[in-house]
Amino acid sequence: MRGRFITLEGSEGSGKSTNLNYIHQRLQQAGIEVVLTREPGGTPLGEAIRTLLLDHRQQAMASDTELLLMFAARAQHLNELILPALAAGKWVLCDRFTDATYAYQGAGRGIDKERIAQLEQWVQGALRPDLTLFLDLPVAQGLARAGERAELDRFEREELAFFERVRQGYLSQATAQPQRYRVVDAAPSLPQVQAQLDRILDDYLASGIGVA
Ligand code: Z5A
Repeated sequence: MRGRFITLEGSEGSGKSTNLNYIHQRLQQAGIEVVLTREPGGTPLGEAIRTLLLDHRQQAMASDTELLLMFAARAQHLNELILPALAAGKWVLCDRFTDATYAYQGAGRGIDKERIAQLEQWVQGALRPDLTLFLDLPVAQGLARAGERAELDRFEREELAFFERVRQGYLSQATAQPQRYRVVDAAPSLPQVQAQLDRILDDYLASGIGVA
């Protein structure tokens, strides 16, 4: 039986890294073997592409180049890590996946959704996440949290309106795919956010949804 594929998404400063480790621990405590990974990245080649994508000196990068690099890293990630792990019955917990492409390159940069869907079909075939957790936060609150970082990457230097479009992009996807998406209110304190995650994960583990 193939493992389950769980993705974590979030708007800027929503606490993704903090909560990813929490979710990982919760799943491990439930006796599940989990491979923790991230996008863009997850493989040596993918991490090299990530460095290019986040480099704030790459200001001339065209939106189509950005989109294709995301899917180039994803193709390697699927072949080298995600598909073999799922086939071996392991669960994969991935920090961002193609929903981020629809949100950032689609809603954020304005690339046509159909074009992204074609690449999704080409690179992933039928594979989609079984469960996607979206940490949602008003943009101003997220930027205030993220702004405490030492150096901002190429995405983090975008203007407020870009992050508003990204957030709305995620919320539209969540509305369109309620069977897969769970929206978590990331605005309250960390224990309150993690209490919501506990409820979602308990329900999910009890339901058996997503087992192929
Ligand atoms: N990208 C894309 O464009 N297209 C794609 O297809 C993919 C990605 C896959 C890198 O992603 C960039 O790639 C990303 C989108 C693009 N660009 N951006 N921006 P990333 O996921 O690696 O980068 P990130 O978005 O910056 O994620 P992050 O490092 O996980 O950041 P975070 O969500 O801000 O999480 P955090 O570091 O855990 O939390 C931020 C701060 O808030 C930190 O000080 C925490 O202690 C604090 N925090 C967390 N939770 C709380 C609560 N509840 N209360 C108060 N403070 C809190």
